[in-house]
Amino acid sequence: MTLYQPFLDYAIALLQQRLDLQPYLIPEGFEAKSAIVGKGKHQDEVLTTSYGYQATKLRQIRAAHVQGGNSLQVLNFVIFPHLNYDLPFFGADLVTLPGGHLIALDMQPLFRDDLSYQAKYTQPILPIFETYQQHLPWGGDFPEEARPFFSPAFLWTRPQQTEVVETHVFTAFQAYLQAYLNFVEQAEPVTNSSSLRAIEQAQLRYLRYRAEKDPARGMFTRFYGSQWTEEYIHGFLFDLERKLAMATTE
Ligand code: DBV
Repeated sequence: MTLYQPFLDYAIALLQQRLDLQPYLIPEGFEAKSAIVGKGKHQDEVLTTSYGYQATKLRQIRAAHVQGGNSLQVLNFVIFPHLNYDLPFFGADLVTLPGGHLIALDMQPLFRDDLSYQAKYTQPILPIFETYQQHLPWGGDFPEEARPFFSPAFLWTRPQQTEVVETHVFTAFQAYLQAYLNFVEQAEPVTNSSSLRAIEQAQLRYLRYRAEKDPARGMFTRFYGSQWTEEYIHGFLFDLERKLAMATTE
C-alpha cells in the first residue's frame, strides 16, 4: 500500500456514497502511464494513474496518483464545479519527494476578497482549519502569486514524519472533503447573467494559472516526455478551456 492510496480510496468511497457519481472520460493514454527512471540499482518504476468522475453540480472530479517508491508519492485531487454554481474548488496537493512531504489542502475560492463569499465558504471551515493547524503548522515559503487562489483556511504544511501524514493529514483531508460535500449539497444554481460571467472568469483565471504553473510539469516531462505532459495538463488535469472551446464549435 502506498502513502496516498488510503486517501484516494476514502475520497472515492465518500463521493460514491454522497453524490450521484458518474464517470468522467479520461482521454486515451492517460488512465495509466509508467516509466522506468534512474540507473543501475536505483531504477524504479514511476506509475501515474488517473481517476475522473462527475456529478450533478460538479463538472469534473479528478485525481492524479503518482507512485514511484518511498520517496516519490503524489496525490493531486481537484474538484471543479459546474459553471452555474459559485462553489469553491476542492484542492488537495499531497506530495512526497526525496526532500520530504509537502501538503496543500484547501477549498479554493472563486472570489478571494469578497466578504460575503468568505462568510459563505470560508467562515464555516475555519474551525476545522484551526483544529488541524495545531498539528500541521504553516509550511513556510509559498509562491506569492499563488496567494489569490487560496482561502484563509488553507492548510499548507511540510510534515517531517510520515506518521503525521498518515494520521493528522489524513483526518484533515477527510474533514475538508466532508465539509466540501456539505457545501455541494446546499448549493443552488446561479441564474443571474452577470454572476455567471463572473464565475466563468474566475474559473478560467484559476485554471490558466494552474495549467501554466503546474509544479509537476518538470517531473512529468522528465518521466514521460513533453508531448505526453502538455497533453495531460491541458487535455485532462486542467481541461476547462478545451471543453469551452469544444462547446462553442459544436
Ligand atoms: N501539483 C499539481 C499537479 C501535480 C502536482 C497536477 C499531479 O498541481 C504535484 C501532480 N506539487 C506537485 C509536485 C510538487 C508540488 C508543489 C510534484 C513539488 C514540485 C517540486 O518541488 O519540484 C500547491 N504544490 C507544490 C507547491 C505548491 C503546491 C504551492 C510548491 C511549489 C513551489 O514552491 O513553487 N496547489 C499547488 C499550487 C496551487 C494549488 C501551486 C495553485 C493554485 O492549488
